[in-house]
Amino acid sequence: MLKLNNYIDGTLKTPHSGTYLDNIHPATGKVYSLIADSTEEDIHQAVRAAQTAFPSWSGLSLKERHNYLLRISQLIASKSKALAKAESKDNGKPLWLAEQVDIPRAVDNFEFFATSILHFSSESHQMPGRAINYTLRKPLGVVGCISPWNLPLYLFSWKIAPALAAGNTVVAKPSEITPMTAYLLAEICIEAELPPGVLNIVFGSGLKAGDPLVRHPDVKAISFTGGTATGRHIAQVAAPMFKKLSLELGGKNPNIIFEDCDYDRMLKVTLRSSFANQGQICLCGSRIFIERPIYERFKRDFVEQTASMMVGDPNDPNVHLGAIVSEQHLEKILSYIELAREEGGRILTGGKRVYPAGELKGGYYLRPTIIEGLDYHCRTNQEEIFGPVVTITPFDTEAEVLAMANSTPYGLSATIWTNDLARAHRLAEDIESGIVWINSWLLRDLRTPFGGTKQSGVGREGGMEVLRFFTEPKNVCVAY
Ligand code: TXE
Repeated sequence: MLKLNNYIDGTLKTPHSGTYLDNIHPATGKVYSLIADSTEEDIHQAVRAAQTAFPSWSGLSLKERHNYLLRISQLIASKSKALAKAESKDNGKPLWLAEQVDIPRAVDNFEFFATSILHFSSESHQMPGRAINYTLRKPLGVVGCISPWNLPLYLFSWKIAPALAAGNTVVAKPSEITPMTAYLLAEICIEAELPPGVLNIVFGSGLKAGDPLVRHPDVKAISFTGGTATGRHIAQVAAPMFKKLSLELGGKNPNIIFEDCDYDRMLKVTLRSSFANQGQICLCGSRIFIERPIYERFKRDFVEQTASMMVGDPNDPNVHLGAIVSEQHLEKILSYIELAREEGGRILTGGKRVYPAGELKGGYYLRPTIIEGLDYHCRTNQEEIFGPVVTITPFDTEAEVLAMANSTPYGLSATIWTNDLARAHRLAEDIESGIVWINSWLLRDLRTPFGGTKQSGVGREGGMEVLRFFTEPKNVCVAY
């Protein structure tokens, strides 16, 4: 069985522990590869390699770093079919989704940051007649990148590419649940002849491999995407060490639908924003608020179209939802559906596990689920479920829906459907979230600041924001 070994100092290395974790194929529930069960020793080795590589990597010209990253982007593009297959197999997502979204986005991430570093600039502040201040922006040194399982290569590369572009060397840990495309990226880096130690990829669990990375005194910054509870733990460890921290955490995003919206477009996009990637995107709109005059119409159409969605074999081009990422996560989602029932919710469609025939019968499939009749304060409407489960709730006034939208501890993204321009702008300003989509969802321009407020995170990724995160500003004041 294939063993995924660590990529440290330019080569693939077995873990110090000599042990491996099972990597499960969610579509069948069977083990199909083994992952290095890395520990503190492997992290130490990776950090040392990254430290050694730092002076020469940070000393390269911008154009030279640009060339390496562009080469990686091109290699990902040239292997996109195999990478999409691997991503779908590892995560359970439909193959067409990995082909259309995950892998093209990984190509774009490397290309975007390869290019944006050429355009990155710092400020100068003049004191007329007296002095000029200018800001130097230097790379931090060795940085740690920790990523989750929902968009594996997409989010892994979203961190690694800017960190490297800015001149840092990296120790990265992908999720132990979906390590495969990170392993394939290691092979690509070897093929691209990325200098040894510039990027190191260490596999393993959060506790045994992630935690020592966060605690390592020579790691200057941590960029993390994952659950809010993990983010809180990482902040508790890293903040007293004065590390720079970027935390992209969970969401419980409102999708607000007004009567005056473009109904057909809204319905089509709402199906996606509810159930894309089996609802396992931190930006999914899991709380849907509908203006009362169109509530019944929306409910009928939305339930009908959701009930006709196909769930099953991720390789089937007609399938809408593939498998949930793991058995443990499926159990968590099912427990929330049970909770919704206990809280008085009515399951309008879904709510059940699906058992396809043949080889797939042991896979983790769940019907997309719509729940109504819940108070917006209840746990189902307050806690992140992170699966194909949404609630629908009618509202009467703008003030009422704003209060409901802002009622959770999260603040990642929001979607508003209306053709009233003034209302759209007004709500966009008052909604407590880092990202607001008006009449769209997941329309992404990589130059924009990306991140959440409240318990959805700290800091922003994307564009120049992330290049600022991965560099240290230094003011130089020259008197004349
Ligand atoms: O995340 P974890 P999981 C949410 C979602 C989901 C929940 C748990 O609600 O149900 O998080 O998912 C590493 N020190 N999101 O279990 O545990 C871990 O190995 C250092 C939202 O995947 O937070 C993995 O690489 N690292 C999210 C990464 O952290 C640690 C996307 C994420 O794992 C660690 C995914 C530790 N102590 C889940 N413990 C989003 N916002 O996109 C774990 N890790």
